[in-house]
Amino acid sequence: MKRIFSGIQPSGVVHIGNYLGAIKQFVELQNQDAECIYCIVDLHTITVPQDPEALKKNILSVAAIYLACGVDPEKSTIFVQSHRPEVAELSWILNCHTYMGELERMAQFKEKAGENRKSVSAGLFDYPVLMAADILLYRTTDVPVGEDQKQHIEITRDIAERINNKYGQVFTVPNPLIKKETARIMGLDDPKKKMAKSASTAFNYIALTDEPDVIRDKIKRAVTDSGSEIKAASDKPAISNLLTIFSGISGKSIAELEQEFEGKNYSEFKSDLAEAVVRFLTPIQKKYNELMSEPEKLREILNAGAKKLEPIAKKTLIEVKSKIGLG
Ligand code: ATP
Ligand code: LTN
Repeated sequence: MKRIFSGIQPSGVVHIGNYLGAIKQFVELQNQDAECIYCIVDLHTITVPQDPEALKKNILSVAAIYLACGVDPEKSTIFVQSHRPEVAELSWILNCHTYMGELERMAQFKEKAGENRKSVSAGLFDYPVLMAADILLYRTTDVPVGEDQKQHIEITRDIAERINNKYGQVFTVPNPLIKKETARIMGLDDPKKKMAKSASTAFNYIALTDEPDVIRDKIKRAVTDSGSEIKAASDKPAISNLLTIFSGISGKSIAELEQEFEGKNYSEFKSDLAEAVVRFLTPIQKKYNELMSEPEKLREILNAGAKKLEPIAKKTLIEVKSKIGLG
């Protein structure tokens, strides 16, 4: 049986790129023959400075987003990364089997550290090893993520294979699950860069919690391409991105949408897209607000999730430690 594991950082708003690249797959997978574990990766989030009160709230907020989007705690296990401390111990063991040179090649680190390599945390550099520990601790077979995380799954595979080769079969080697069409949703303000929580302006993204009028305004202001046709093409990155979003939330194919908007202008297309996004997000936001008004219920679900995972986490750690000669 497949074991699915993925995570989202409680680092601020969750946006429609996170939904289309990751959460939508989370929901689809739980309805297939697979055991699904979805994590709120708070230990990853503290690799950059956080306000403690905001972090606490954001952890519950991601839990509410998971549930509001359709992750069902009866079918999937939802938990907070730091509630299962075995991951930190495994992370140390993996660190000792990971090369500095491998981590230096990571695109996310290079992008996030930029010119400040000397003053970012060691945790930011080590981020992919903690992610590998998440995946390997729970004996994951498949990892649904957006395109930006592909390199981190490749390094996870390399570390797992290295340890398996050296000490004998210890780890399951995981596969990435990346949905081609929605693997990389681009920023509304710049279709050359990915939509990101950490973007410098909120006009980059549509948050799942944005009010209807904010959504309408953001889509109205979204960058477009030259020409006037509503068509997906390599020389039309902005319209292609808006079509991908439209298709992802409506279930209509890009070809159907191109046909539907034939002869219409950008402004008509954008206003229909905005209404479709509002229609899609309204029930999610209603559910989200209800869930956020009952934080105790969310905490119960998260605590039960962490408890359920204790045996798997402990078992993997005992096996790994024994294989490598610890204890
Ligand atoms: P940050 O801006 O801090 O890098 P983020 O927006 O990438 O944050 P994460 O919590 O790191 O958010 O990502 C959660 C999941 O969403 C991951 O699987 C990631 O690959 C996916 N994802 C993030 N951005 C996009 C995007 N623009 N398009 C598709 N998937 C995305
Ligand atoms: N690094 C991922 C979040 C993450 C993750 C994981 C994803 C942490 N641990 C394990 C899949 C599997 C990100 O989206 N930035």
